[in-house]
Amino acid sequence: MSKIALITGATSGIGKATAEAFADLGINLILCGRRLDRLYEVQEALSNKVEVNILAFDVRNRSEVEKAFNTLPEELRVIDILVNNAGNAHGLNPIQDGNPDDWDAMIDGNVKGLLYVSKVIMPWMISRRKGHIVNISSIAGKATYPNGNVYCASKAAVEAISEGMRLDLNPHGIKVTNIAPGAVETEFSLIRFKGDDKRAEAVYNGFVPLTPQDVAETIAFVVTRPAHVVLADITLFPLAQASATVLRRDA
Ligand code: 8X3
Repeated sequence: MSKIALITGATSGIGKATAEAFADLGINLILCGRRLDRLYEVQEALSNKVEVNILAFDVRNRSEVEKAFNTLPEELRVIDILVNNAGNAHGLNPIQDGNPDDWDAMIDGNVKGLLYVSKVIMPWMISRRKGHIVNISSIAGKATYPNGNVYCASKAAVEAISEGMRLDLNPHGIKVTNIAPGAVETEFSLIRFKGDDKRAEAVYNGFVPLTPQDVAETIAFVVTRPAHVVLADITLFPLAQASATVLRRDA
């Protein structure tokens, strides 16, 4: 029987590329995102390959999350794979100049949103004694870089939550994978710099960044290992990157 994967933040970037990679593997999809028009587009593009359901909600809003999942029929609650991908950076400033609205957005989305979604799905996995949770963290969660402060803190929380899940879900036979990409070219920097496309483009100048497809291929590999194998933690860099702060650009 085909598997079912639920992906948050599926309308763009790593989430959308993962949906495409899973569709190629014949994995049925429940795609979640805030933008209904974009969800319809991805649904239309992939529904010739697999069954694609969509749920529009904002992970930051706990009652929206719960309401959205309540609409899922019983036969779609057998989720084999949860990809907690939704998340963003807002701002890149010294902490003393940070905007508390940006802090709220990052902590509410990257940390609390991941928890709200997982809180609904973990019991479904536990009752079936199987499932795989893939949390999309960041190199920012493993090392703090200047001006990254609260974004890095939110991703450090994802790292801790991945570990916590792996420990607490161990008795229930559920796999947990933490994926920490470095520089991936998506809408990430455009959102971080609030639509300033010159600043966003400059982030990827002078080197070849990872693409969302590079990360999606890794996720596809992770979820297709044999039943007894868990890839617990993966860090992915483009060739030019060596750490959160070391990135070689062509002169
Ligand atoms: C995205 C990677 O290095 O911009 O999480 O924080 S980085």
